Amino acid sequence: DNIYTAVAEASSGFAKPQGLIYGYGTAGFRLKANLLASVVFRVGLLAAVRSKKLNGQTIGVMITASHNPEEDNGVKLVDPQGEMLEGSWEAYATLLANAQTDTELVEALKKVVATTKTDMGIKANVIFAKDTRSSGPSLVAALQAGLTAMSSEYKDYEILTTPQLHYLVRCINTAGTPAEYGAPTELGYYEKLGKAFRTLMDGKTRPSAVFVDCANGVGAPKLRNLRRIVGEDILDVRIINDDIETPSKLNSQCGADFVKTNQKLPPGSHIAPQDRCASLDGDADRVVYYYLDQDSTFHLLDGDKIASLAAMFIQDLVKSAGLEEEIKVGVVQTAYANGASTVYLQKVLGVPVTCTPTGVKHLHHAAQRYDVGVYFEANGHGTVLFSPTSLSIIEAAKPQSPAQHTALQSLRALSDLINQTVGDALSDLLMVEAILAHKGWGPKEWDGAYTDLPNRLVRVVVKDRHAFTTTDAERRLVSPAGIQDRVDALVAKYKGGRAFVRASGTEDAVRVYAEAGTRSEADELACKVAGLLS
Ligand code: 16G
Ligand code: ZN
Repeated sequence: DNIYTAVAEASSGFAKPQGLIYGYGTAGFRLKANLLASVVFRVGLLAAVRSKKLNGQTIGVMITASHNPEEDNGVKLVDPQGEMLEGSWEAYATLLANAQTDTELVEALKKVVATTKTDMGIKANVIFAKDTRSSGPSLVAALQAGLTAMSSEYKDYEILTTPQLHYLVRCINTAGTPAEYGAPTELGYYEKLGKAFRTLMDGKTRPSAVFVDCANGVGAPKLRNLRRIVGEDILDVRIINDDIETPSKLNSQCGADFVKTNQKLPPGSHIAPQDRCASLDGDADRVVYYYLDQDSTFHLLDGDKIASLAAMFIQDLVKSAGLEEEIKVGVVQTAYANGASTVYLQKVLGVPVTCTPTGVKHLHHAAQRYDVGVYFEANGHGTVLFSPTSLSIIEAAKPQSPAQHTALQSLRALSDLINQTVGDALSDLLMVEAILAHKGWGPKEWDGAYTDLPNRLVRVVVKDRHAFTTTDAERRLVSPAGIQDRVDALVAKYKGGRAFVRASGTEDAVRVYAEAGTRSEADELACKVAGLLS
């Protein structure tokens, strides 16, 4: 009961604004930073309860708004193995966030404790970090107040990328067990990736420079650290958009979301045809590549291209290692995946493809059902998961030839190089660099695997986006009644056409995606479908 008194007292310093309704969505809580203090305080309470419920295992809290503007911020919870918060607990986060008064908050907290049958006598352990946003420190203060009220142990890791925090949570919870994931420090993260990358690059010459746009965010200092630990003798990274001292520059006219949405170079890029370029987002969990061809035409190598490259390479390694009977590679995509990538994966590579709703948690869970599950959203968020069984098969395999030996060694190194907890731009970047070095490919050869179908994404503001509900991994509308039939009728008029409508999980709008045989047909189809909505 002391705890509840402490919570009520501390909460008075972080009053909930009147009239706002918060929701823990696909990206946790995310909105204007000046509306978040009460939410972050309460996330501190929930993180402590979650840790107690899981016997004092360490829970992570990340303060970031990813690719959103500097004025925004957000907060999300990380579960013990470095995954996203278990789905059923999102409702508890929302419940706490929306309690209006201190008394209501204590009531809500008691309800969560009772519903989850949590033993409040267990000591809670929480770690947290933030991105480079100027609102970060004051939100951290709110979080610390919540954790202190709960008498939770905590450790502040200060500024990190989101995937680094996920990594640390897993390291801490697996320390001293056979599943130990790595040293629970930022340096340990770089050393793990660096060692794996060096193994993969053994005998390869240093690739040409890769130009990395860091969105003027946390990726910049962290990529610099990574470059130092990996070694510039095998990794030539040129960092651009690395100004983290000017807040307004974050994600502005640069970064993965800008490049993917606008399908063009960040202004101010000075690159030559065939240079490899990549853009990270504001918390470095997304990466997209791109290049200019001889005519200076821009070509995007998005999450679908990365997934296809990874699936192709891993499938080849598994075959060379003589393990194709035991280890099956699969790919997980969303409805936004370019149709040409799906055809390439299924028909050319012969790998199974699953489609899930948007949001990392859906893709991650689906990927866990494969021996090796490659998952990427088209926007560049993704990773590759090796199941525990396939890891032990790879570990135990006895090579019968030098080729098998090399393939097994590469598979082991890849499983260390690729962040197993969540999509990680820095880890994905090294993976792509290593694969291209193995193939001796430039961006053009990589791009040659398949040609993207022309596509168009349109954002439509509607009266009530919640009226738009979907089925079949968001590919078909259930409500409002009648619209899907009209979408179908429009799509049928375009050869190779495809379109779907879904409510955004992060903005008050509905999104329309369309693909067709030509650029103008894709634009026209998207426009006509959008016309059905308002
Ligand atoms: C969130 C998701 C991202 C997804 C995006 C879709 C996570 C960590 N992030 O940012 O994966 O692509 O939402 O946004 O799951 P939308 O619902 O507005 O289209
Ligand atoms: Zn992000």
